[in-house]
Amino acid sequence: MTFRARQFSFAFPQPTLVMGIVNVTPDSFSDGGHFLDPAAAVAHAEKQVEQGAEIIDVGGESTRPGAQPVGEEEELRRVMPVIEQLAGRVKVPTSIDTTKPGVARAALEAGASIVNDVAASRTDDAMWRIVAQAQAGYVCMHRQGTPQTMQVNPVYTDVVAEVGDFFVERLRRLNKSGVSADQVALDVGIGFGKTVEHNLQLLAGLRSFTKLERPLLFGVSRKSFIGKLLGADVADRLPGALACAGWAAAAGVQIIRTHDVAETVQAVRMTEAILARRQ
Ligand code: 7PJ
Repeated sequence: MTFRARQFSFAFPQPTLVMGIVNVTPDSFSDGGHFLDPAAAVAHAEKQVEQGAEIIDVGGESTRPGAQPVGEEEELRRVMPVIEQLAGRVKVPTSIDTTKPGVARAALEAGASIVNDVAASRTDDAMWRIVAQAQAGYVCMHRQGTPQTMQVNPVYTDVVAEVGDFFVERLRRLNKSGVSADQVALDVGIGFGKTVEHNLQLLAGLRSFTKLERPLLFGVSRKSFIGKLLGADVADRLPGALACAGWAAAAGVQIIRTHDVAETVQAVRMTEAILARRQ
């Protein structure tokens, strides 16, 4: 199984990749405001690469529940200096975490290789045409609702089956818009229109998505369901997230998105060392 993202190509299975998060936002729930200065964001990304990050995910719009949308101009102003500088300074692919086709296009032109789309449930294909034209990688994430409404009352009959159906249907649509399956990674979208129970069921059911034969990407870093389950504040959720990362790696997830790169690399390397000896 191959994941292609412009000049990059990953052949899976391989050791789990860690994707480092760089939020260039004033209001992200855990690192909002830390990396608004492009130089600070780039330095943070470089440190993550040293710690073992193999993809850097740059985002300029917070998608936490209840977050207010950001205009395209403002989002571009935040992310473009970071994307531009990273292109010359890190060897790993850069991913743009955006729901806006215009931001995706500008980021790809400036050297990004992957579009991380938390609004992959979109109805028009402008985003996919841009991904197709650039031959970029695409993260297709499941979400029920929008950040403004998604946590109000998420409802599923069978969350694992419904997310699986969504992936199958999206792979078809993406293909129609010129994005081939080998450009796509799938993400169940932990916390995006899901209760604690839904998130846990998705974690428990991760292995079922491997039958789609696409790399699975997965992000739980510091998310509120860990806090709700365990009563941990946002700064104290790393142990819970590492347990999920190890579990996910054992279940066949290939890419883990995290704020805490060094710790996550250690967790997944440990898990893999055990898996390699499983009888
Ligand atoms: C995710 C994301 C995720 C992907 C965010 C946060 C909220 N992209 N962007 N998957 N989460 N693909 O970092 O907690 O889970 S923003």
